[in-house]
Amino acid sequence: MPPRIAGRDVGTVVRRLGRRLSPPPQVVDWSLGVGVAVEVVSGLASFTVGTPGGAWLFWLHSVVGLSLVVLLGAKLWRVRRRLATRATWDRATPLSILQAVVTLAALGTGTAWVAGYNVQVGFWTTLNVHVGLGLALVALVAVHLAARFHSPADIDPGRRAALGTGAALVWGALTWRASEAVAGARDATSRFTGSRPTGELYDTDTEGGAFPVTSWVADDPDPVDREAWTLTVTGAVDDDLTLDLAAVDPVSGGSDASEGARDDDGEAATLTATLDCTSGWYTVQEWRGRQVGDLLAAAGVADDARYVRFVSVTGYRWSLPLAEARDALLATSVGDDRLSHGHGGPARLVAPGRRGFQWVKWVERVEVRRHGDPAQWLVTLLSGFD
Ligand SMILES: Nc1nc2c(c(=O)[nH]1)N[C@H]1C(S)=C(S)[C@@H](COP(=O)(O)O)O[C@H]1N2
Ligand SMILES: [Mo]
Repeated sequence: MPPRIAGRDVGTVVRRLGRRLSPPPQVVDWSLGVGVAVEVVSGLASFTVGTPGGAWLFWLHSVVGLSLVVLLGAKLWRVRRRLATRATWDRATPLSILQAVVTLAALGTGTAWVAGYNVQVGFWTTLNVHVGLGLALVALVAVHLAARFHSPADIDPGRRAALGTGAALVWGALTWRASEAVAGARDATSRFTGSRPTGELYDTDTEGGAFPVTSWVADDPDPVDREAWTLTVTGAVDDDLTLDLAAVDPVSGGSDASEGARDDDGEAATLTATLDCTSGWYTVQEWRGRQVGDLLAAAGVADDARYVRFVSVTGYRWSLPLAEARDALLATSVGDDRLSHGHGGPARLVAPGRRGFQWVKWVERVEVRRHGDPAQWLVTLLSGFD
């Protein structure tokens, strides 16, 4: 005889409890939809967060993400019979199953990453895989909605709805803390961005310094000729400047580094800053080069200028607000080494508090501008493709 509780068999008790506690179907479905939307938006937005003030976005992403486990569980429980019987499948069912699998995989990889695990797949960290799955989910949800959309009008915002979604969020918060505790116990330290020290993830014996050489998407230029290279400072300035390497790197930029070429207003600047890549690694390095504010002062900035755009030999580019740009560095060396080709030599942008993809490598032009540059988002994705 199967085990019994209060005279009923366990299966019946669990089913009753499930029915009692689970929020109404429309609430589950809409919470799932809203939850996934929150995840996609907060996940993408988190790519731009590099200062602790934005840490809440990562918390939100973790808690809402883990609360989806409960909602997805409730949903799968509800449709279990329909899924188990092939005769009740319709055209959209296989895609729905795929969607559930991708959602669980996205949740699993995200949680594994937070808990300090990484299964490297070629260049891809588990965090990269998580992002890839999340983006795939966007497409799947769109298809799913087209097939199964039902209006939110029939949602009954009652007590059971509030309790159910509240419980899911509490579960999300608890399991998030638990996965962080696992990371702590395993000594897998991470920044608030979720990024981990390079040494934990990679063989640190990488080119020109103990951190990997990475491209955002497809940039892979030929090495830049250091003798022929010039830096142009242009746009909303009094005088366009064209500088050779010796002028940008007053200490080691000359063809003969021992000369220590130094021009009148050119002081070498050093900056300790954290390069934090959205692939999930970070490294703290001492960068040396020329302060951007120094270059801008030499060119003379127009009164109504508001942004500074840094443009790579590949066309890749990023803009910073003027004040922030002044504090940034055009680095020509890192640690004790001249900046290698892979790391963006002869000169790369070092933008403290910004994420790695914004640290433009192989900079050849600095443009002072009156407007921001929304197209930069697209350009960073497309540059490097011929
Ligand atoms: N021109 C250019 N700059 C770039 C990139 C790129 O693809 N092209 N990748 C960015 C990304 S995603 C990161 S994380 C850093 C990596 O710098 P590193 O290769 O020195 O580690 O450079 C950034 N600068
Ligand atoms: Mo990156």
